[in-house]
Amino acid sequence: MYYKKLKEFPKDFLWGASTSAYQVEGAYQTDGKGLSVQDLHKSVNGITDFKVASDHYHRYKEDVSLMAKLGMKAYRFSISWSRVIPEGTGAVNEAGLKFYDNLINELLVNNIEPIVTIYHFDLPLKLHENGGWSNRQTIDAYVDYAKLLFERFGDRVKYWLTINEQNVMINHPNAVYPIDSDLPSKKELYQQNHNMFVAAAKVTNLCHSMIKDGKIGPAPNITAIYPASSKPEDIVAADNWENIRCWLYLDMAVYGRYNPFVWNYLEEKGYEPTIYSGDMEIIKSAQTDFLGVNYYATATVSAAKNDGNDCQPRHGDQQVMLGEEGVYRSAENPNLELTKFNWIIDSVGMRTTLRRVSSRYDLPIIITENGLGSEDKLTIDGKVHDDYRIEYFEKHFHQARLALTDGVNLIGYCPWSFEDLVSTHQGYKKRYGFVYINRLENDLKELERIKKDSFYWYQSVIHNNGANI
Ligand code: BGP
Repeated sequence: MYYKKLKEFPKDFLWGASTSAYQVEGAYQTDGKGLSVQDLHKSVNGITDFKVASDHYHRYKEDVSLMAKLGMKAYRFSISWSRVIPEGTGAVNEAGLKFYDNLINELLVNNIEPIVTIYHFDLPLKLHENGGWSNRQTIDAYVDYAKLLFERFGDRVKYWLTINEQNVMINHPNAVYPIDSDLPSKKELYQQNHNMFVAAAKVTNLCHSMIKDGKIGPAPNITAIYPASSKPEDIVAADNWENIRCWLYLDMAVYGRYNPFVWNYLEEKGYEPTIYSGDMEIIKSAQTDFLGVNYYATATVSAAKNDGNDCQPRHGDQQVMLGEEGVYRSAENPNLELTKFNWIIDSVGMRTTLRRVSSRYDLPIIITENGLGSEDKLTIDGKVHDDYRIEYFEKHFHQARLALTDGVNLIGYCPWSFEDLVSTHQGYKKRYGFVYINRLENDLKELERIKKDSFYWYQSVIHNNGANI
């Protein structure tokens, strides 16, 4: 659709940026923090672990002052569960709570709205050892943990995200799991998934009962799935994967029920979880206020061949397998470019994704992640010329504005990431930040903060409230 005039970004639009605790904080055993599953990462093949990361734990004041300079209206970060409850359940670590208390206060002094992810890939190790999300006690542990956060921070934090990318944890467990042995079976993963749905619903209700004006939503990784051709069989395959990958999660958060197509698929495959008495009532009772959407790339699929080869590695990346026997097969999209790390770049796909989410659920949306990972280089005069990132965001912001003009209730945009941090499985050389952190994969250097060219560019976008986008 062509428009005579594009809508303005709303005055209180939440221009922000994102990070997650284990990728940015470091201080993995400082001041009483317990270990999380991410702390099991070893430095292999020259790729760093998460022990020091960007040392945000010790440098948060400097980081928040940079956020203020950037003009950020919101900062989406996660709380490390094992920093505040070292074993995941039981004893509380006051020093850990103090860190977040200080961080939140520092943000508020600078007029930056905190958007807090309660759990972002870093399950406390003790809980993991006791069965992780397969164990129903983890639901109670998560509820107690959230209750603690709401008690301590609910007076100041109004935006909460329950679970980061639950759908990635289920569909690509090896992309986020540090332990590459003994991955759970699909059947077990869908039981974990169900338990997480119950946990998120309980915490959503708790947020509403404990926090005045509290708003809470999920943060799955959502994308439109394209059919490889106009062949009707390819359309069905795209629909299969879009339902399994995306709508299962948002249908649960918004409608409080299993997507009927996906439930049928789960039964057909023998993956259906056990639903305990009262679970669906709890899920149904939880009212999601807004949707966090992590968007990076669309995917294109064709009809499954059911020949034993429907599941293949993504662009040679063994960490992420795509396709499922008899359900869909991953396909190339000749219209789209790839990043140096082989991720698809598709800004228009973000508009399509936002429209689909909006027309299905009609709720406010915050883009909680979107960004470009690249091997940025520091020049000898101490600059980082990341013009490719500027170009990436110019296009994506423009598509966000088009989506807004289409009628999407987009209330915020938090690119990934505020500053460079450790990638989920590709180390420190894959940088996403507006702020360069002067360290290398295995040389911590000074960890000095350096504003990239994209920092200045984003600063002017925020200053003009996206008027020139
Ligand atoms: C999302 C995660 C983030 C982040 C991002 C970039 O899936 O929520 O934690 O890591 O992807 O991914 P990567 O670090 O693999 O490049």
